[in-house]
Amino acid sequence: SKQTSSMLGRTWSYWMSVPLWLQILVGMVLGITVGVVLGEQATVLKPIGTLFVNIIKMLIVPLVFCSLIVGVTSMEDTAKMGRIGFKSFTFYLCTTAIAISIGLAVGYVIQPGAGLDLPLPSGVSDVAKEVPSVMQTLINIVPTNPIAALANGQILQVIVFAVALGIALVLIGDHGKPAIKVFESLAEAMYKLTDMVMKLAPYGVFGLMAWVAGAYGIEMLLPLLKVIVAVYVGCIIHVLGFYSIVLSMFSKLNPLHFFKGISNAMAVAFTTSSSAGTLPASMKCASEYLGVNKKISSFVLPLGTTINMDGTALYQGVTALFVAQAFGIDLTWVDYLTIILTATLASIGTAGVPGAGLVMLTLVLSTVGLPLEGVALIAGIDRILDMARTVVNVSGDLVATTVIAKSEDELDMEHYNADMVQSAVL
Ligand code: DAS
Repeated sequence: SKQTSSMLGRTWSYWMSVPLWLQILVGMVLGITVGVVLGEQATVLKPIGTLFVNIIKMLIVPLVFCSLIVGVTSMEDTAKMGRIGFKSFTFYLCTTAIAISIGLAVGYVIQPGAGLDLPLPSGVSDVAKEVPSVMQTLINIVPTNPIAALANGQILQVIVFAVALGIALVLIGDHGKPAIKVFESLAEAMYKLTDMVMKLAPYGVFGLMAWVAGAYGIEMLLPLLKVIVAVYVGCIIHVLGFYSIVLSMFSKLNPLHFFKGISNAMAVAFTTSSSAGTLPASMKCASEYLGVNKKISSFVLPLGTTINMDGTALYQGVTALFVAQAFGIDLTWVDYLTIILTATLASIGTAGVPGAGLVMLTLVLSTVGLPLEGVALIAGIDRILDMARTVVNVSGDLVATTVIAKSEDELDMEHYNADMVQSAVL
């Protein structure tokens, strides 16, 4: 038995050395297998999944609150950068809103969750919600009592208050520093806690997948495959379609040169799934291959890495629709607007590290009252989606940098048109 325990020990330490995304994938595959083999009986495993979903819920409010305040206060430099800061910020927010809209449109056309018909978890109702008027919706996003908003998990209200508080903290200068420090430290702790919770994801995903596969059999794989297709199609439309239009219309630039110039950064983004990790490669692409003046790129790119997440937003549009369809919940057009607004604002607080978008998805889902079990469904395939959305995140930062450089007359046109990357790569 000593041998058995040492073997178990070795298996465990081997398991712990497997990267998290692969562990989650294994959890998903095992869950589906168990579910298909045991059928209805696999439902007993569901509580493991529910526990995981509850732990994620625990994170949302403090995570969003602290990381948004830190996100906003870190833009102090943006204000200092004046015109360029303003341009970047507006550009980033607009392109992000368009990205989610594309995600929603693709999700609407492909209908990845249609026909799955998952039963609604308790606490979520599908009685047609009364559609509040636009006016009411707009009025409601301001919390009359921020503490109540935090306590009741009114995410949109929490976001509004966090942004306002962040701006005020920046405006009071030195007086704001101690509070900012506190929020920075809390945000850091929340990131750590998120890390710890994500380590549990393989087991939570296992439990939920066993339940879903137990109830629906192997057919539930098709919807997940459709999610992957939808996200990739959306990403391709956004990058090749939308960005090309932006480059040629706003800046009269040939998009082909652009995409050639950023191909290295795209490759790094795809393989690392981290826009923060790709920053050095993007910097190099911008100045060496595109001819962007470093003065511009050294400000616009790091800012984009922290606040601009077009791919993540697009993915949240697709997956939110998937979850709604999977659980048979009808969304009103106010819900659509809310998703666009939340995902745009949430992108400011999303870190450029692998898997961050999945955590933020919980926020988007909870604002419109969609079941968080959906997060666990997506978690199994999240890495595949993460690779695509990170490429879009990074490309978006580089488009902004190029367009802004052009408008500031800081783009070396000869350099841009010379296709430097060719000689650099070959
Ligand atoms: N992977 C992320 C990035 O670095 C964000 C995300 O998870 O969506 O861009």
